[in-house]
Amino acid sequence: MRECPLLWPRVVICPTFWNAIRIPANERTTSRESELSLQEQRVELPRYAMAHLHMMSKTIFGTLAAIAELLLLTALPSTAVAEETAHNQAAACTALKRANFSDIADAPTWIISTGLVIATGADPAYCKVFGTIEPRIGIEMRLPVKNWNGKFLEYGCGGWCGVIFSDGCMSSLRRGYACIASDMGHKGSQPFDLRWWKDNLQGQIDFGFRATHVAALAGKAIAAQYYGAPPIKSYYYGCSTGGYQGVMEAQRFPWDFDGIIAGAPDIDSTQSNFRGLWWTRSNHDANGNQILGEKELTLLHNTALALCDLDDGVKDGIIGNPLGCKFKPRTLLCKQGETSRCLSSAQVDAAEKFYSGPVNSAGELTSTGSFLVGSELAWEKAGWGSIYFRDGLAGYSTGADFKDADFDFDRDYKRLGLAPWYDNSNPDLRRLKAAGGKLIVYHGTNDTDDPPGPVIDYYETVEKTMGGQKNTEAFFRLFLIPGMNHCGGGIGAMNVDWLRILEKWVEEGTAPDSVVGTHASEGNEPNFTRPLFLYPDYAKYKGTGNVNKAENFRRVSGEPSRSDQ
Ligand SMILES: [Ca+2]
Repeated sequence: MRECPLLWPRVVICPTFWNAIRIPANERTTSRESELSLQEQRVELPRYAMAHLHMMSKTIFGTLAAIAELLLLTALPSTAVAEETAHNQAAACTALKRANFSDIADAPTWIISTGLVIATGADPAYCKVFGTIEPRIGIEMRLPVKNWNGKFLEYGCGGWCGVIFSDGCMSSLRRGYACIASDMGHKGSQPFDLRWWKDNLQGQIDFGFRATHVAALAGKAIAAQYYGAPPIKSYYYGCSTGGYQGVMEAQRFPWDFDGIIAGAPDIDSTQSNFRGLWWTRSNHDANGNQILGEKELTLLHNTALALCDLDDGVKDGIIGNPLGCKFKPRTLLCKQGETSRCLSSAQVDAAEKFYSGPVNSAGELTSTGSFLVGSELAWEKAGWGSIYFRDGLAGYSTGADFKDADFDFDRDYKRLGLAPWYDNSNPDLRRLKAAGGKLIVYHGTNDTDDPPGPVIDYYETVEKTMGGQKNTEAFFRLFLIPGMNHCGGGIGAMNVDWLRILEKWVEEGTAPDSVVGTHASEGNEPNFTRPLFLYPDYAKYKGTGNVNKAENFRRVSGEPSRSDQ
């Protein structure tokens, strides 16, 4: 497991969504350039410039190699057309630095450097572009030198961004996409560097919604300049904060993309931090002592599994339909004289708070959605603290010594509307539907970094706003992945080729009713595949055949478990 980052200043914190920056295995690249890119993301700011210079020296080397390749190709008449095209595109890469992008409406852009990167393994040669969108949004774009598929993709960020997740572009680049990623308007030593927030309204707005939009504008313009034609289709792909960006785009700028994949999105970033503080507080008593430890969480989890593991027909630790699981932690309350394999009243209260999400002392819900049954083992590290409020994310001021215990759950939640630029909870998606845009959201049921509850609540609110399930599924589809953690990992069938699924929906009109996920096991355990169905439905074993094969599962309606029934 990755170590939690050390955050500035003087604060060691373990953001539970650190895994957000993990790139799924099927999107990793082994190219030297991509490794360099990761290095660039993780270095301290002064070293960023050094890494950049290093990149430029590599780029020069790459350019020479590309020229040598072109000279070699010149001797082959059968490839004359292709080599001429490649030559032109190599020259076009260099020419991008001299091109004028300052007049892109709403997104004046300056190119800082360009250079060819040679092909490595499965990664194609590409033109790499660094630039800035006014006033301070850093972008990196990667444009395949050959075999551009005519399409554009923007890849999202993770954590609080501040670095460019351009490595996430590589899986789409291998398919011929031109791809852009941004730092969302500020620089950080790593994605959980919080120094940028305080007194930085422009930075907050860029992070909130602007950077994703203007990066799309700039990326399309750069692609058009490089290839001599605008992209024929545009897509967005991101998870965690990247998912947040995708949902925000669907609401604010539904004309930017033909299709959006939003994995494990935050719904309203201010609210996410409010909920995070609730979970932290829920599991600590007045003296700061933890209430639910590993032993109690294991008891909760095992009791939930005993009740609901078999809802999918397989005893595998995966609850297929957590929303339908009627587990109540109060059933574990210690009886008179009972001291083991039971929970104290305080422990039961804490567990109920995890499942419910924030409430005030009158018992009224003050936010939307929370953890699902089955995720208990990760609760010990769930939640995050007051630092996000102290440093200004919430949009209101606190004292410099503001602590977790200072947040008043009967009062302070009423102040959370002061930073509306973080709010992507608008369920009115009529403009997205009218524009012909398609939105896929996926979420792991065992996610405790960005729990799925708020996303489920958002989807259901969209259904109510847009005229019901059928009208919503025409352009917006939600898939829950049983047993998956945050953006990947866990025990579920989490690996899905979402981009291909979205392409088929947008370009071929084939809407995904079900998709097949693959679990890549570690050790001697077998890999398995399992179908994933549109929310609220789920997969159940037919009772015969190999349980590791998706074909032996059928679709079961999750309708009775919907929160509005
Ligand atoms: Ca199961």
